[in-house]
Amino acid sequence: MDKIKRGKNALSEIINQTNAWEETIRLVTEKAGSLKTLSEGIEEVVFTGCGSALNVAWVIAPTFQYYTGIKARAVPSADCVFFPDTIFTTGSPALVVPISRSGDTTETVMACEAAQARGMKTLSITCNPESQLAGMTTETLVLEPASEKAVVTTQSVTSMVLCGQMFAAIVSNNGEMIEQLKSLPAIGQGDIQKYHDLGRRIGENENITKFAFVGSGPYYGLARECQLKIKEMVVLPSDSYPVLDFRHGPKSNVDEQMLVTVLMSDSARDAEIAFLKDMKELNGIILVLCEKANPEISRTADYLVEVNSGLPEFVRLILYLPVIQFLSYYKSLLQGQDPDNPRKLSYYVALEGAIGS
Ligand code: F1P
Repeated sequence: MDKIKRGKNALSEIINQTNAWEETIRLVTEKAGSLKTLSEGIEEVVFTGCGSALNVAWVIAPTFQYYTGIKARAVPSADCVFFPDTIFTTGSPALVVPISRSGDTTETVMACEAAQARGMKTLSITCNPESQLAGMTTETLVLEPASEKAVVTTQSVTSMVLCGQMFAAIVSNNGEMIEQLKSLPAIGQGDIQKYHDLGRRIGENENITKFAFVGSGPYYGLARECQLKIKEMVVLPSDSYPVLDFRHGPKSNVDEQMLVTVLMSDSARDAEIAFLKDMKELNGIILVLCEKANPEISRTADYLVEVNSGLPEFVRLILYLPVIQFLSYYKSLLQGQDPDNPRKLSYYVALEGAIGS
């Protein structure tokens, strides 16, 4: 199969994802009333999922708590099944939010059952209206326009993050945040060609053979998603860490073949700039994703993306992902992979019996 045919679905889903963002905002807005009712009296929210959906949970949970003041955390679906007492507390009214593109991932369906068995309300975020999750939760946010033909998740991830951000804005009655979120599709659309060109340039750099992605706060979840895209599509070594944690061991792997990508926040910006310089001294190839660079960042970065959104750090999040999706796509082709159907992967994981194949 020639290069262009391989991954044509993934490429089109990456390029056109801002349409899915637009639809996501519309769909969540339609449900604003029932989302408010659902969260009344809730003291804790547990976001859960597997794979990319777990990464989405890692992004949404800190964002939700930051805006609503309601305790929120992200946990792997399997932990809800096997370690429920470490997740669900008795006595505090909680909402459990299972996230799943397919809506049929076994562990996530079982996590939802475990929450319901304890009398908790549930809200599913999925792209599949026919799925088990969509049919079983107290309320559901179905983002059908964000569903995908490709096995690898791209537009579904950014759309499910946006959905979680909208949920936070609605629960906290934050009209300003809603307006800011509504500006994302146009900003993303305006810059998609820029992300495409740079992602392709980095993806086709044959000197890069391993990857590390680091982020602080909500950016850690995004870093996890970036490393997963490389692992799935490119099948080369790829890791993710909280920014400062990378100095505690993982930095020993940095060399002139490693792309170290820093997803910059505002809150930890100075510490992250110092980190960049350290990685440069270790001979890493540095990619910086930030709102706006300063001379120090521009000098240190080998590749630089400024999203120039004018938006707060918890709002602009998804603008960081397209360039890494493009990078993964082009590197995948170079490695002889098919980004639409990476080896050994399936659209979702269905386990037989109680749990296990
Ligand atoms: C989807 C998922 C993907 C992952 C892999 C296996 O689950 O975990 O994130 O890339 O292909 O399936 P879900 O979002 O449908 O639950």
